[in-house]
Amino acid sequence: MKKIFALTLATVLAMGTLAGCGGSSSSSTESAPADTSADAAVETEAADDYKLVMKLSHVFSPDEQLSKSMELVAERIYEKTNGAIEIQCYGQAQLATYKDGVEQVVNGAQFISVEDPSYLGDYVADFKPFVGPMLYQTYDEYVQMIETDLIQDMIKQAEDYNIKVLGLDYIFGFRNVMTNKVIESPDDLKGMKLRTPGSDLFIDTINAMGATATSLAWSETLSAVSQGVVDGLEGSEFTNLGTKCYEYIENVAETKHFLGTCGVYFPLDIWESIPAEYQTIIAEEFDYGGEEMTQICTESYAETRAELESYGIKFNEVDYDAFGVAIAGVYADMEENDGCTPGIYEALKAELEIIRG
Ligand code: X3X
Repeated sequence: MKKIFALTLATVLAMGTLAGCGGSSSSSTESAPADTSADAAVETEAADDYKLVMKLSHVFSPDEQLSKSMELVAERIYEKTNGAIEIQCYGQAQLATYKDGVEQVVNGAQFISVEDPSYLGDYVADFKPFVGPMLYQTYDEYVQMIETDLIQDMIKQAEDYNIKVLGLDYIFGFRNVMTNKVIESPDDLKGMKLRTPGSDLFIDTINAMGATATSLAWSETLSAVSQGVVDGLEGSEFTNLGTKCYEYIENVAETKHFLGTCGVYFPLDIWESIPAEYQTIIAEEFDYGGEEMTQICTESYAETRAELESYGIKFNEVDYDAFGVAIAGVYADMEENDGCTPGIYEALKAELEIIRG
C-alpha cells in the first residue's frame, strides 16, 4: 500500500501541485498543510523502511482490561503499519511506572507511559483538579470533559514538557474504599491506614476523607493489606476482581471518590519524527482503544460486581454529602499551593453543568 502511495505522490509532485493530502498531525485539530516539496515523497519513501520500537509501561495485571486493551492497540498498530511501528507492552511495573514512567517520556526515552492523568499534574498542574475527587458521576461526563477547550488546552500545554497525550479515557471504573469494616462516613475512616498510588492527588484526597494515606506501588499493596501494614486500599471493582483484592478485603464502601482512568503519554520529540501516515494510525488506534475499553468496562460492570458478591464482597452506600464536604478543601489547596489556575474547580464544574445540560 505504501509503495502505491509513494508512486502516486511522486506522480502528483511531478505535476507540480499536491492538493489536499497533507495528512493530519493528530497534535492539532486542523490537517497539517499540504507538503508540496520533494521531501514529501522522500518522507513517504523513508516510511517504507522506517522502523520504530517503543516500550509501553503500566502497572496492571494480565487479567485486567487495561493490559488486554494495550496489547490490542499495539497489535493493530503493528498490522496497519506493516510492522513499521512496534509497541512492546510491559505490565505489572516491569519497567518504570507512575511518576518515574512519565519522567521517562519527558526525558525523551523510547517509552510510552500509561498512568492516571494526575501524574501529568507534576508538569501541567491543572491535570490534578481535572481528575479530582467526586467530580464525575458517569464515565460519559468525563469523556465529554476531555473534548472541552479547557482540557484540550491543557493537553497542548503538556507538549511544552515533551508529553504527547494520545488518550485520557482508558477507564477502569470508579474507585471505592476497600476494607474489612463497614465504612459509611469520614468518621469511620479515622485512624485507618489506606494504601494509595504515589500520586499527590490521591494522598491528599484520602487524607481529607479521614484516613491516613499510605502510598505504595501496586506490587506491594496486597501483601501490605494481608500483613496489616495498611487497613485497606481504594480502587475499582475491575481492580478488585482482576487482582483478587477480594481475597484480602470484604467490604466496599461506594465512595466513588475518583474515576479510575489512564492516559497514554508519548515523547513528543519522537512523535514528531514519525512519518505523518504512521502518526495518524497510532493516534487513531490509541483513540479507538480508549473508547473500546470504556465500552467493555461499561458493559461488564454488572457481571463484575456480581462475581465479587459471589466471593463474599459486601457493597454499601456512604454518606456522599459528608465525603463531599470532607474533600472540598482538596481543590482549594490545589489552587493555593499546587500552582493550579485560580478558579479551575469552578471552571470544571461550569463545563460539567453544560455537559449535563
Ligand atoms: O497510574 C495508574 C493507576 O492509577 C494505577 O492505580 P493503582 O496503582 O491503584 O493500580 C491499579 C491496579 O488496577 C493495578 O493492577
